Amino acid sequence: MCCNIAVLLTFVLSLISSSATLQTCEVNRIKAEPNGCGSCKFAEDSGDNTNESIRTSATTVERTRPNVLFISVDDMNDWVGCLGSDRVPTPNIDALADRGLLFTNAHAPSPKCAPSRAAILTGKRASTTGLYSNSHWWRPGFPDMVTLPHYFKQNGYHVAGGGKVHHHTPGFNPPDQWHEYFSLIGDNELIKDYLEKQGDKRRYLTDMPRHPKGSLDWGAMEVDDMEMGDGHTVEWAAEFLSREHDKPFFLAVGLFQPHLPFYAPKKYFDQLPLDRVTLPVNKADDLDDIPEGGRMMAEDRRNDLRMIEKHGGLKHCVQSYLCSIAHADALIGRLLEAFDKSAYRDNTIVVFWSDHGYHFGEKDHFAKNTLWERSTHVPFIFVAPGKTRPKSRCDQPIDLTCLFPTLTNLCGLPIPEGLDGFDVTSLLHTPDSSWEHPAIIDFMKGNTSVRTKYWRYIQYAEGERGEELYNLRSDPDEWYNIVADHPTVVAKLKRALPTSYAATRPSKGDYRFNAEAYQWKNKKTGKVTYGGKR
Ligand SMILES: [Ca+2]
Ligand SMILES: [Ca+2]
Repeated sequence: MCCNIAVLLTFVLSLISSSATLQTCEVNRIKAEPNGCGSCKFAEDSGDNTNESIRTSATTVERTRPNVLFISVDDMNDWVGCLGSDRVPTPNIDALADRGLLFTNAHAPSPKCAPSRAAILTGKRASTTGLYSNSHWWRPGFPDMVTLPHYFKQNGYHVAGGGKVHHHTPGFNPPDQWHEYFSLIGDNELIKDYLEKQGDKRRYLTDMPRHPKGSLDWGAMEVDDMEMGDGHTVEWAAEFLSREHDKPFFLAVGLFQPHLPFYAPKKYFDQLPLDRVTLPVNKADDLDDIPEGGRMMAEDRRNDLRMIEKHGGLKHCVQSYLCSIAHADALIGRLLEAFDKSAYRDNTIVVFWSDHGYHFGEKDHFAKNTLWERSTHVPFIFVAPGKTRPKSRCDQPIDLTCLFPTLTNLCGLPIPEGLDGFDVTSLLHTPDSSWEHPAIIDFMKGNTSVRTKYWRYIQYAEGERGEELYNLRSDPDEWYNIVADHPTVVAKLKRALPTSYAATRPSKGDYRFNAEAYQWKNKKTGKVTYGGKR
């Protein structure tokens, strides 16, 4: 386990005042008791459940349990209005934030799709599982692992998903996670047809000399919001919400926007012309005080950044990303419209999150895969009827491994043993209550970022490739590495680091994946892992 309880409690006690107390719900999480927070409306509804009694058939699960609407976006950084950005209007995300609690200091557990989503959906950090990158499937190494949707499925909920919830490439989304699933529809075919219809022989919208992974492309299409892949996902989700359900549901709606390729309907480009787009600052000497480990991460996709800059496309690239955010925002509006018309509006917990942030030249870096604020800071909204208050804000540091324990607690299900994430139920109703845990962000083995309210400490290769410390209050862009100046702060923050790092899991190449049977065969041992049936 990456951060054992004893180490965390030591960290806690070293940072808090003597009068501060542990949150009731955290203590209950540690004990893995059902109905952890005695004041939780939903927990009270659930009665005195034991693990055995909760694991019941669909017909006996109380219909009073709340539903969960679990909305995610892909690669959306903090350029949303409710987090103070004026780059592009996001009225629907902002309105959702106004319905409940906006976490202003929320972070991805890892700055890349697969490891972030694996940590969120398993509730265990990469340093615990060894799932550090996109290159390993989570299931073959953990055939008995019960993910968040699977856990709700085992506990009497009707569990449905659509779009991108687990990582989207084949082998990441075993059928047994869901009762029903609406598969992600990519936009590559749409763009191909769009160009063909115009008699355009190009495969891409930009004239870049290379399009790595077939996805480094961007631009406007004259299509309606709902014609793109995410539109179909939202249409499916709206239909789901219009149905009558005889038991509580867990509905995951995973939008692919604003992930590369940055395609979006043309109307958003008309609303955000290029002359209104500004590039983020890439401070000239910013990398001079960054150690080897940080410089290595910053170099990732440097060639792509140079290519984009050379061909004059960075501003257009940023514009297209912002338009993709606007498109995602509009789709979230459509989804919430359907939700508001549904019978479930008043008894459904709504969460909204992004799997990590994004750089557009800051620290001379493009895309994700770093342990700095640009890659880790994400929008995260929690609306829990009877728990969160409208227009509330919480600036305590949290990471998204909190979703598993918090949602299970709020729904009156026992919080499973062995999760790394912390239950944030106490912050939902009292956002300014004391909170002693930092956000923890792992990327590749041995590299971890610890984010508190004002500080960020980073360790690379367990210290062998350097350290960084930033004071976010005086240096929000993280330009000045002051690790040598604050040994006491560094010593405290280091206590939150993983006590050990799990070995990196075998790569995809070590298995043969059969998509039809949904099984992985280990090439060396012959062991077969089944992804099950829906
Ligand atoms: Ca992502
Ligand atoms: Ca610097």
